[in-house]
Amino acid sequence: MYDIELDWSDNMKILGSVPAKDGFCMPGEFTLHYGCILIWPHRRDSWQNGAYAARRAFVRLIELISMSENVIVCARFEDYDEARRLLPAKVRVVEMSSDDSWARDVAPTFVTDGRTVRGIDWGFNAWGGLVDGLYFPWDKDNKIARKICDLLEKDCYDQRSFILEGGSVHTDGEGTLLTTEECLLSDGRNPSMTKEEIEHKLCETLGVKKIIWLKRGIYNDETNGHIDNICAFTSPAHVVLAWTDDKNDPQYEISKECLEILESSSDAKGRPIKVHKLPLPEPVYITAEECEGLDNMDGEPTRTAGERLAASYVNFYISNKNVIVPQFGDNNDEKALNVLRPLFPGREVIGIPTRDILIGGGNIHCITQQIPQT
Ligand code: KQY
Repeated sequence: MYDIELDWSDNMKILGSVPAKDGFCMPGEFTLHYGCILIWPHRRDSWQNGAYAARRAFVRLIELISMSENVIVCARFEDYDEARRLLPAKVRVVEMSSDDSWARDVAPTFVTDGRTVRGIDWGFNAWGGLVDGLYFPWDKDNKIARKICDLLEKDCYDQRSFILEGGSVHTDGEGTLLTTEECLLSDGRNPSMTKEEIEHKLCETLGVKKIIWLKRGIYNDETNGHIDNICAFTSPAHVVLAWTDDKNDPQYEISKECLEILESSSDAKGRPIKVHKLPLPEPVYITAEECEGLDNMDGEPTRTAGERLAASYVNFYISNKNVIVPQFGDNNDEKALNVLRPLFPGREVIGIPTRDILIGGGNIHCITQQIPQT
């Protein structure tokens, strides 16, 4: 089929160079944002009951982010009126096609040289393509990054030959990147590249000098263990790590292995990494009733009752004013907020219920993508 690609526009240039060579790097999420991008949920095999419950959670999140950032919400034609009606007037709603609603993974990753912001358009194949991807097709999602660059009038680096999702990398903005081997070395992403070649690609695109490789992400995380669900920078040289003391939980060995790696690592500037353990909630399982609210995909259920969901408080969003943290109705909800509060002086740490987002397979960080101020 003849496919017209958006490869030119008066609003942006498609760049064949690489960000690091141009003096650009990905800033830490804790630095000042111009705004945030989200995609209105609609996919009925991802979000239960026609996505209505998830939409309530999105609205609450967007209300909080829009207190201190410009928020842009992409909505399909069919959903535009509803999104416009339910969202605060100051939120910009734009009509855009999408396959699902994970802005972290399909919107551009933004880089800056301190004066100008540019986007990176990675290849997207729904977390593993035909090997172990989560839906097919994904062509609408794969076009979102450059449409957003066009909309925001940001020049765009063409990196579509490299498969990467924004949720699989975290940076400190000072040369250090965190990721997992489980995800970046998975068979469904860039199987022809060696670990060294992938490191080189991350350095030249995200402007980092040091990569800290954790082995695995959260137990049963269907993204092949995205970093943003298990470990995140809260400031340079400080990370939070999802943690359990329960030795019978398969998550225990995974988190312990991450801890050992982090505690024996230093960052790009030679500082030791200080690890703050962020407790996990008790394991969260999807119920039969919740499963009934999900449509089948290609005739098959997407989830089965009793399946463990990849619940983690690490999947928060750092907005200019607040840190917005998933809550699961668990005893550890408040404890998690209290671990985070001293790590974010100057920001209010706020929890919001996100079980309806978790059922889709991710959480707050996965549905947001920040745009740096400069
Ligand atoms: O966590 C994410 N970044 C995306 C999750 C995708 C789940 C699709 N069901």
